[in-house]
Formats: sequence, C-alpha cells, structure tokens
Amino acid sequence: MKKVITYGTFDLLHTGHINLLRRAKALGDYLIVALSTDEFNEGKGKKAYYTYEQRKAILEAIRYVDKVIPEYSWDQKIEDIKKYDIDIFVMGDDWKGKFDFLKDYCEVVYLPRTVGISTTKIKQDLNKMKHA
Ligand code: C2G
Repeated sequence: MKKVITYGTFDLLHTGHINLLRRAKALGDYLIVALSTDEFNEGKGKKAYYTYEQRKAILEAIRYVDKVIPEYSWDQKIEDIKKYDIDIFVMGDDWKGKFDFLKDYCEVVYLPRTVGISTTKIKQDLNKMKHA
C-alpha cells in the first residue's frame, strides 16, 4: 500500500485544497493530512476562521482523506514519515524546494497550486461584499 502525506491549515475549505487532496491521493492508496493546530497556526502568523476540531471534521468528510493527524511543529515531518511509513510527501508548489531534505526518507512531490483561489482571497472578497 502506497502511503501519501501532506500538511496544511485547510481553513475555509475551497477547490484549491480539494484539487491538492485529490491529486495527492491519486499518487498512492492512502492519504494522511497533517492539519495545523490552532497553536501551530499562531506560529505561522495565521489565524484560522475554523478551529482545529472543525477543520478536522471537514477534512475527514472528504473522500480523498483517509486520516487526519495534528501538525504542531515544523520539525515533525521526518518523525511522521517514519511513524506512518510514508512513501510520498506532497505539497503545493508554493513550497517548492522547501522540503527537499525529506528526499532521504521518501519521495517529495510539489503540485501546481490552483490559481485564483485562496483563503486570504475569500476573506478579502467577503470584506468587499460587506462594504459594497
Ligand atoms: N493550495 C493549492 N492551491 C491553492 C491554495 C492552497 O494547491 N489555491 C495547497 C497549498 O499549496 C498547500 C495546501 O493546499 O499544499 C494547504 O494550503 P494551506 O492550508 O494554505 O497550507 P499552508 O498554510 O501552506 O501550510 O508544514 C506545511 C504547512 O503546514 C503548510
């Protein structure tokens, strides 16, 4: 069984996330999502709209996702890859090159981001609508 892992906040779920998850799953048979905790997001300078528990429940409802685990540190990836016997690490290509050190432990794949959508854009557009 080929196991895939990806990491992220996945707030205000949108088709960019879904495209990423669908393509990540298509690379193997089992997809784990390491979901940024609210505390970890603070460290990323991100404030998610949905709590970790809400974002986890939403991700677990997606057909491509087999398991959701917490992402609580930048330094847990090697341990996760070993612990879950991961074959492929996948991220959107805004991260291209940043995780190449994982190539010692598994395949590393950067997938093209979906253009024109992001959680930030959703928030900005909603703000504009409010003031329209
Ligand atoms: N993504 C995408 N296309 C978009 C938006 C996001 O392909 N239009 C991808 C990102 O590249 C990432 C995943 O969807 O692979 C989740 O995006 P975020 O929730 O923004 O994740 P991020 O904040 O980049 O956290 O340790 C890694 C970090 O946790 C990644």
